[in-house]
Amino acid sequence: MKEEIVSKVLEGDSRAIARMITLVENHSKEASSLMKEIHRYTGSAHIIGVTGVMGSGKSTLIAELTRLYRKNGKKVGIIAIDPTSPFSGGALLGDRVRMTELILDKEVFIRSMGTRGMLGGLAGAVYDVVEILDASGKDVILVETVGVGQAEVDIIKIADTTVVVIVPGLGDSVQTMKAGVMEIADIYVVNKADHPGIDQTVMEIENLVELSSNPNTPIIKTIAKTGEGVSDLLEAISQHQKYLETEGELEEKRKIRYEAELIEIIRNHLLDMIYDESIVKQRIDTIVDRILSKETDPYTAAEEILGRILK
Ligand SMILES: Nc1nc2c(ncn2[C@@H]2O[C@H](COP(=O)(O)OP(=O)(O)OP(=O)(O)O)[C@@H](O)[C@H]2O)c(=O)[nH]1
Ligand SMILES: [Mg+2]
Repeated sequence: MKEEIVSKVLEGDSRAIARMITLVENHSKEASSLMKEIHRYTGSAHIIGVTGVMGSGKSTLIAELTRLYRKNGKKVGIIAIDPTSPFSGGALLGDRVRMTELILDKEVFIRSMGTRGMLGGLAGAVYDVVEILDASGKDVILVETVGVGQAEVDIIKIADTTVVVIVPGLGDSVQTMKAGVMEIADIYVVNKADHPGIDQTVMEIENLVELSSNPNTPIIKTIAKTGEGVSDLLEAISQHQKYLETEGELEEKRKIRYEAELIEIIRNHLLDMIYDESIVKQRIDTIVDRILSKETDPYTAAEEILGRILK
């Protein structure tokens, strides 16, 4: 049973991949033993993070990139993380007509994940899904996230190559992005190049890039809707991949990911232990009541709970 799922996943069987992801997302008992089995088969996929403001064209770009990768015979995994739709977990990107063709392609696996509550462990599940898709033989894994630096998914900790998508005409969007984004992008895409203000936006980014610690970061203009410029983006991604491989940086990137994943797994274990402990032995709301009535305080209560499970 376990062997069957694993071997099917390794063969790239979409149904087995979907099933394993569901087990992982549901924190099923089997999940961690399956995850243990597949790790040794991972490491050959190139993981590309695509991030940017809502509606900047990330999904459209990903669809176009995927089309090109498929033309080159590459197998593609797509993970769309949508923090604005908490109920979309497991759903496909069904509303995107242009995605339909990709959905029907057996060598393309698309998964949409919604952010969940505190215990949903989405961040952990994203690392797992990346591993699963990698083990399944995908050559490229595209991970879409809205915005950057969100607590749930720190895309640069997952991706080998991070693409930041910017659109013209959002006024001070470039300025707002300045603080957090300048240091994370390996490649900039200025999408919606058919919109007015494109040159202004490209110039602003050029100026910011020159001042950043990475003045050679490429800036690519695209019109994702028509596919224009997307082959340039693909080229920039392969250049970055080559750079990572020749400079030994890939290993550094992977170390960052595994460290983040490890901490995530430990955190989830601890949270599970805390919840098991407090729910079985002393209901969490009783503790909360005691905090409310000033009988105790949150810090003391937290220390008490941790003391009990770590002893
Ligand atoms: N004019 C123009 N429209 C575009 C371009 N690229 C995407 N769009 C449109 O912009 C809208 C948003 O595109 P999406 O690909 O869904 O953008 P997104 O960044 O994935 O959006 P969220 O996932 O909701 O954050 C859609 O209506 C696209 O058709 C482009 O280059 N030019
Ligand atoms: Mg999208």
